[in-house]
Amino acid sequence: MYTFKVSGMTCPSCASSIKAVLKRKDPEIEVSVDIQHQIVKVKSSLNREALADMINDIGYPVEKSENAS
Ligand SMILES: [Cu+2]
Repeated sequence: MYTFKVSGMTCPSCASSIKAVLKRKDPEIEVSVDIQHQIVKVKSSLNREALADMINDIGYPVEKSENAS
């Protein structure tokens, strides 16, 4: 489980965009988004760097990421 602190998420469609792009690379992924706190939690077999890159690439800068159990 990884936790990403992301900026720029303002509405449910931001959350959907992030979920969609991550799901494309890992169909089994579990993603939960907390827009109010700008937090994305991910459970995936992909590594943290790869996930952060994907979120960055669609325009939501990842400010911080960490492994959370
Ligand atoms: Cu939005």
